[in-house]
Amino acid sequence: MLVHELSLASGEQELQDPSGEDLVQLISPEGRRRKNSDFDPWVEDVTDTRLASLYEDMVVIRRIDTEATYLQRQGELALWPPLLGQEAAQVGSGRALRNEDFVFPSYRENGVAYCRGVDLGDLVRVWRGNAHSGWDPFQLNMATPQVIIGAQTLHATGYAMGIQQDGSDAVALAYFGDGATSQGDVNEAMVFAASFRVPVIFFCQNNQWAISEPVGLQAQVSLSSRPLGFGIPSVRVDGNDVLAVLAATRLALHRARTDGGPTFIEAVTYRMGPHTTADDPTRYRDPLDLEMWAAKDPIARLEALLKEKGALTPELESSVAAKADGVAKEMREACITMPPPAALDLFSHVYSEPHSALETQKTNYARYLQTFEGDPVEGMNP
Ligand SMILES: Cc1ncc(C[n+]2csc(CCOP(=O)(O)OP(=O)(O)O)c2C)c(N)n1
Ligand SMILES: [Mg+2]
Repeated sequence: MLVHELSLASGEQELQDPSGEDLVQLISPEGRRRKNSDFDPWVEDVTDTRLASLYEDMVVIRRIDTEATYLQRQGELALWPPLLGQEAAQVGSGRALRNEDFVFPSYRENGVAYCRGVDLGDLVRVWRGNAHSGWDPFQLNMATPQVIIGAQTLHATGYAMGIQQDGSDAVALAYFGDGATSQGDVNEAMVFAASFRVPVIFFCQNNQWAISEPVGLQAQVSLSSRPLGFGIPSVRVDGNDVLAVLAATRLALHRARTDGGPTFIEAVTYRMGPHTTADDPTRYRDPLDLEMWAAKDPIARLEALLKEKGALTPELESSVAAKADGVAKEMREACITMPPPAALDLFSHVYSEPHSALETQKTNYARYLQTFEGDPVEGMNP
């Protein structure tokens, strides 16, 4: 038991053994509720109605993901990073947050973005190449997608240092992948977070792959044991179990809000689709692996639990299906009717304040565009 040197704030929860048996699981892959005296208290308020709403979120998010993948295949999006298989990790954590908490995502957290209330058109805007980024981070307390692997962990830690200075009880939560844990940025963020004991959560979705590189190649120990070297306790949770993820995130949020400092959550899951729509996983992935993980599908297991509880009524099924259809339709409409940006918008939102070098570039570019007079390039009017 490598990872028992640190104890969580309440003193009740043991840290997790990275060997495998330690995985926190409240719903088995067959959909049975498993008792866990450490983590059950964190979800004791979750009624069947609340479970049904988590189920709805997951179904809707899968539908958003599928529809966006179709949009990319139809040439309406340049790229899309699917989250298929990671719905429980994103809904369980996303729904644990308060509005005043701040999310720093990678590019794959479109499910979390839905939970934060991102407009459906804004969700695909950046992937359509329509703007530098999709939304105003301060309206939703969620930064826009970060493609530089791991960089957002530094932003989250810095933001959490600000929260600490303000004396507020908000929390910053950084999402990143298994591959990101090898990046300098993530390790530097953990050093700062531990040293200053800031209210930040490092939420690692271990989806087993960093593009075509399997997690076992770059991590010789469990990912949840890495933060211990920095003095940050960790929880290793079944990332395909929405209830377990909700419990672990609530625990970490509580620690952060009560001056317990940072927590690292490893949500063990699987990326069932390609890395992005530009990737072909059949070139490096064993189809048997996919089969094994399909049997642990996060939505199917919650469906099985709801069924066993008699809570999966025909009314629920049809209302969830109607909601998913409506959301997909709205997103598609917003995507394909999005007006092209004005060419000079390229210079907006690059710097927070205007400056002369940028103004000069903008003027020169406007002049260049004028040379197309009489032969306007669509969407390129200054
Ligand atoms: C600093 C940096 N290095 C390399 C890349 C190229 N790259 C894009 S995604 C990716 C893999 C990331 O894997 P992981 O952190 O597990 O996240 P996942 O894509 O699985 O969600 C890499 C190496 C990048 N975007 N940024
Ligand atoms: Mg990964």
